[in-house]
Amino acid sequence: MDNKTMARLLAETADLLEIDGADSFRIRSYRRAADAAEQTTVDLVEAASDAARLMEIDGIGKGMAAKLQTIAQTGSLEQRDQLLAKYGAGILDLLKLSGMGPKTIAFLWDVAKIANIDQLAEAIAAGRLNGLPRMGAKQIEKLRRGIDDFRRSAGRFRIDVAAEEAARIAAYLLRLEGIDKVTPAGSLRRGRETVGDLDLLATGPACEPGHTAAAVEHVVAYPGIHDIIAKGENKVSFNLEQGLQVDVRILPAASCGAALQYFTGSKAHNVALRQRALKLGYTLNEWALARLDDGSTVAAATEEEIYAALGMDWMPPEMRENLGEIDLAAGHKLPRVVALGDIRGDLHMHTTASDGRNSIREMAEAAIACGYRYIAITDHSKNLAMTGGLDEKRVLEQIGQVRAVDRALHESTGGRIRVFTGIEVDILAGGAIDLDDEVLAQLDVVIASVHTRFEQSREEMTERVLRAIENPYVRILGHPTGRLLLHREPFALDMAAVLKRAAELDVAMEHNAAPERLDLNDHDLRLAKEMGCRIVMSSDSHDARNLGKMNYGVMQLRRAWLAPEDILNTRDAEGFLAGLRARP
Ligand code: DGT
Ligand code: CA
Ligand code: CA
Ligand code: ZN
Repeated sequence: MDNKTMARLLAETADLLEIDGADSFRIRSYRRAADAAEQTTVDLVEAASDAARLMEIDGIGKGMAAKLQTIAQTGSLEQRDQLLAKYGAGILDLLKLSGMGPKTIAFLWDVAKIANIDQLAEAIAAGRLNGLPRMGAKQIEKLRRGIDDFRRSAGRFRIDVAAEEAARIAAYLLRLEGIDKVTPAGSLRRGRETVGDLDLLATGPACEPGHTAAAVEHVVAYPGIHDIIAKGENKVSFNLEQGLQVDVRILPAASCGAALQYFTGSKAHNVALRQRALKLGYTLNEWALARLDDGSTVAAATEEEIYAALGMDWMPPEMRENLGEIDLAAGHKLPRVVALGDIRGDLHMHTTASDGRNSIREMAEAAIACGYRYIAITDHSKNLAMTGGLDEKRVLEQIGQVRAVDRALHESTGGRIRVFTGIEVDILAGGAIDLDDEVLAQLDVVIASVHTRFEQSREEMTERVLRAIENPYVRILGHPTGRLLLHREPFALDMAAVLKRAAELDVAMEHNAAPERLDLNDHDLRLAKEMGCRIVMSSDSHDARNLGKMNYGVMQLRRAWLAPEDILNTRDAEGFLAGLRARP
């Protein structure tokens, strides 16, 4: 049990209470506690031994402190369990549909006893929602699309969620003496934006053939297991509570490299590699690269040896999708792809001026801790009123504040960091920018993003974005497809047309590295490079703690084979500014 899980249980309870029509005061207290649990740096399980300590946390009163203690002790909450028993666990899936909130769900339950996605889909197909209040044709169509999206992404998990689970399991496995190393393989190691299941490889003395019993027993005793799917001498598969499947393989050190290569995949890469091996007179499987004639092992202990024996250079896992990397590696012509350490600045972040959690100064200090040499403060603009977006007057005030922090830090840190002024402006439905040009002209970094009216047609949206980048002050197009992984599909857009025009205008394309976005995706990043676009990677942090989290974004850049010189913010501060679109 960790803080995040506790926060989720509280938030789900709030949603369920709202569906159930509980009084709003009670619902609010659960929501506040969920937010508090999400944000606090206090380890809640540890603090749960003392209610007074829990109550010191902002947003947690006496009642909620007791609830947290119950969760810490029992792993669940009676209110939640009762409501789930009443409505069924599938009711929580309904909340994941876009456009669906507790009020709509309560309504659907009241009028049609709909309590899960299948029942909703069935009711729509049978026309049973037609003519109901609040259920116009548009709303029904939206729900239908939401169901499609849900079903398409069901069973996959965001890469950061998978990586956190992998780290937790690895830490647990390493507690057994005899397990020395746990390495993630599969799509997680390749940096795919979503992960179907986790593949973990364990090695050490307790993993050698004939001696794996203790290791197997240790794996099956992992406290996060919901149910065990399979248990053998060198493999255990299980499901975690939220449905993520985990395959743990227990491997002898001698075939570690072969196993890592095999289970990293991708399948397409492996198939092509095996064909190459056959042509050279070898067989390749998860145990070894071996000679076809006498079966003797050629290479097995490391990936490097295996690739070398096949006449190839080792390549980063992100490149292994059979998209031409095998020939490049055989010709010793692999590109040097960008790494996290190449990134020198972060150009998209929010502060308390709009919907961020930290001040300008706190963001800058966190950036120094990450080793960055420059950042830009880019709060939302006035069209996003619910985020507290800045109007022209507040932008001008903030410019002064940013410059003051820049000067102060310049002196106190000996020029360690530069803080650029900036804004993330809204692209309005017709393509206009929501702030005046005179104000934009005074900012270093102007990111323009679509945050509303995602349902426009492909023609409308393409026109809208093209018009926005014609504004001479727009320097970066933010999260260009608007997608939220497993939650909201990208909006319809003629990407090739946008990239072509952006390249002509010197507008940089953002790779938004927030793990729920990863936007542009790997495919479009590759296209962006081919079309000659400049690219900037940013964290889009709303919290100083997220500034360092660009590793999943870096993996997408590497999946697109991008080199450091393809990314503007691998340059120093002057080089970065010079690489942005020139001011009119
Ligand atoms: P996922 O789990 O859907 O996100 O994607 P992966 O790539 O992790 O796929 P998974 O978990 O089914 O298999 C892990 C790796 O094991 C895969 O990338 C390559 C290898 N592998 C699995 N099945 C086969 C197979 O039938 N042939 C070959 N050559 N490799 C396989
Ligand atoms: Ca997998
Ligand atoms: Ca697997
Ligand atoms: Zn945005």
